[in-house]
Amino acid sequence: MRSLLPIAALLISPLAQARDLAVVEVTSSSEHSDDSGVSYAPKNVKDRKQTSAWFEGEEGSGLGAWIQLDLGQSQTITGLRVWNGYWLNEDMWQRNNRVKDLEVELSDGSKHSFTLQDVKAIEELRFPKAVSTQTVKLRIKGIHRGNTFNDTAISEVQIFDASPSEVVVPASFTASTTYPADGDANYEPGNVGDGLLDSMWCEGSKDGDGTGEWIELDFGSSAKVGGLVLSNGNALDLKSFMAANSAVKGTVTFSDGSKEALTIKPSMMEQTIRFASPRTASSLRLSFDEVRKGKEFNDLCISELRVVP
Ligand SMILES: [Ca+2]
Ligand SMILES: [Ca+2]
Repeated sequence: MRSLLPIAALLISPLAQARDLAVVEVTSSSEHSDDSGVSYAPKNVKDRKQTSAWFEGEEGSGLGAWIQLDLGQSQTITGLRVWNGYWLNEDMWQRNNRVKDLEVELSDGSKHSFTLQDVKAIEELRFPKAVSTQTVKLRIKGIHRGNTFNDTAISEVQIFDASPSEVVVPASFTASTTYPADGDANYEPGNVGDGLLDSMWCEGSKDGDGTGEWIELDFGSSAKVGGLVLSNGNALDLKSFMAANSAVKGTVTFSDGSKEALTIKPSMMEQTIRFASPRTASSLRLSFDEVRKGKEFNDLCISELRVVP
């Protein structure tokens, strides 16, 4: 499934209960020059895509290089999520450097040091207590060396506050079947909850087109559920979207056994689908009754699926 791209298992943690804050500007000490039209600009860490990255443009491995995210106003933040290295695919992640020692500097000049693991998984960094800041500067202080290139990359960053989420955050995700991981990515159901448009769940039935498959979100406790915010298919770009199957009709089954039929737009644009009857539930299962066929892969994918009150 070559045009589907990388992912990590979603970490479920207290940070997931917080809000991913908007960033108004991203700047950096340097950036790697474009390569055959591929940009390595700092804004790539805030485009909701793991397949685009900021690369430092220094001589050597980039020690001392930094990237700064500006929240536009002072906010109380509790932690970060970092997609460390170049997540284009497994091979490029291995070839390029990853950050090992990261220094996070805040508006007041305070500094926090973190050691990042050398694994292709979402890295969660938490401050000892909530801190107020307008800017978050990430400085490379040490690296895990790539096997080919001596350039260091960060693919995506999320900054979290401590406020209750505006969305219902599932404690777990399960699915009827899952497409096996390949050299590009994994296709686990948790990918629908990571906020990124190019990480997705894909069903893994041998011959089916996704009809009859389902994905289930378990909230761990009762929650008010009023609708879904859904990014259908592979939402990386139009070409990827057209390549794989996307959903057209579905049925939601709530934890109390009640059901609602849904019409889903076969569009890569994020869509909000309100339930006819909002209710309280501890889980919901979305089963797919009809799909639109892709041009290249006969597999149904869903990139994002959030529940809203
Ligand atoms: Ca990115
Ligand atoms: Ca996703």
